[in-house]
Amino acid sequence: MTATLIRNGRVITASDDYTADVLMEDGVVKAIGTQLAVGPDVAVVDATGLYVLPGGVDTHVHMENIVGPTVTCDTFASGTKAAAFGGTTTVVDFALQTPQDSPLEAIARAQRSAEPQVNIDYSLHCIVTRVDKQVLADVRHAQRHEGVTSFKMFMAYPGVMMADDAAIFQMLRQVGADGGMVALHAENGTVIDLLIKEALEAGHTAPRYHASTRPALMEGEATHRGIRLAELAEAPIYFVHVSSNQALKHIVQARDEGIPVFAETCPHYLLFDDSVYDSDDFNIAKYVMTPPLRKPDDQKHLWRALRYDDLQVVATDHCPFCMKEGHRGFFNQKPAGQGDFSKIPNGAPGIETRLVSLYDIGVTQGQLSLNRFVQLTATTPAKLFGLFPKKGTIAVGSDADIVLFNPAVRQTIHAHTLHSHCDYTLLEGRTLQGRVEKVFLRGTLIVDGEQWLGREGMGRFVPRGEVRAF
Ligand code: DUC
Ligand code: ZN
Ligand code: ZN
Repeated sequence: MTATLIRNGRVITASDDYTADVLMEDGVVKAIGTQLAVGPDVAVVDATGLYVLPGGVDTHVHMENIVGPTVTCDTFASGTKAAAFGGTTTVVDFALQTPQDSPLEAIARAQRSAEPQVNIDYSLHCIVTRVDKQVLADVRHAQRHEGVTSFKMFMAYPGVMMADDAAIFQMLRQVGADGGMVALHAENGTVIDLLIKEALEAGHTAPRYHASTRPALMEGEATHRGIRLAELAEAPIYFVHVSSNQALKHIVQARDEGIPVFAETCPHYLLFDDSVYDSDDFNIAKYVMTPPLRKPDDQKHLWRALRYDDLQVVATDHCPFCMKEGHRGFFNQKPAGQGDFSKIPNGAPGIETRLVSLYDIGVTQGQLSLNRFVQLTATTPAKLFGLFPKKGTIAVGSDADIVLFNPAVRQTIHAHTLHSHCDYTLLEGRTLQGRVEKVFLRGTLIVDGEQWLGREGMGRFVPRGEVRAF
């Protein structure tokens, strides 16, 4: 038996806020109470003055993801270590179905890479790029027997990842009926590709044109289309990386109509706006993510939606590419797009700063309650993607994935002190309120201040169940 008692912390879940002791034993929460008596063999950690939070659940990350000629620069090892230092104990990454293979092969391949490396628990969404009878059978098998119950599809990137409306509809119908979730990247891919071609023909090659060729209106159009497909399929749907009010207004309306529509936004859409693109400098490539950053007015609507549950999740879309070619041996990174913005790999890092940045701009600045903060970063993602109540809360019987968070200290963020392989952070030099002090994964202390106590391969694949949307 291994047991640890967290003494006298302020336990925050999506619904509760109280001071208590939490006893972790054999990987799960064994008891919660006041002044719990324990024997001498139980380690005791004093959490006075600290928040005791459920380990973060980040349901949108990309480790070792192959994107065209390149790959995201975090391995499963580095990315999950960075996640842990940021207070996240479960991630859901992606298994990409290539033109040659089936969803089942894609899942097995991603698991083979992840298993020896992961420092925290993980699962996979399968990206489905092609739909036929066999693919649908494999998807059903994945849901019933492999614990993979969510599937990402793209309305963007024609000829690469884009699926047509009929394919998305077929997936929604089957996956929804089987209790799973389709997660949709909603942008009108063919119109965007035309705009990109026209921009390049006009000599507009700088990174700033990434933003102007992916208008919010085309995110809104695709979101509306996705909702109507889900409505027809009578299935739930989840929109990844919602960035604009153009998208949000369709989500709000659909939810008001009683359609089971769910959505996430990401910290970068809350922290930055499109004024960063007012330059021809290549340095702007660090803000080349998809969708691009939007207007301050969009941010206002994102915050409103987070408060009133029209957005249910804050995930990172951690999709890191280096600004320096060759950094840590990674090539074809951001500089690949020098002279042609469409070749800049799309994505930005953020896995380690999700909790602290949302705490700083959300909780301390009065936009979110502490309960809502936990709900958005742990509980609801766990529910929507079939991980709850094993993950996403602090309750007797749940995995003892626990973060001790110090709300009283400030920290200044620098890329060189983070644990991602990425050579930059969007938050460079920014001082934020709050710090992750200790992280327990299934009862084992893996982060203690700046000290790393985890081990590659100690993370486990978590087979997921049905969506719990209500
Ligand atoms: N979509 C994502 O979810 N991540 C990175 C790039 C993209 O288009
Ligand atoms: Zn996407
Ligand atoms: Zn992504």
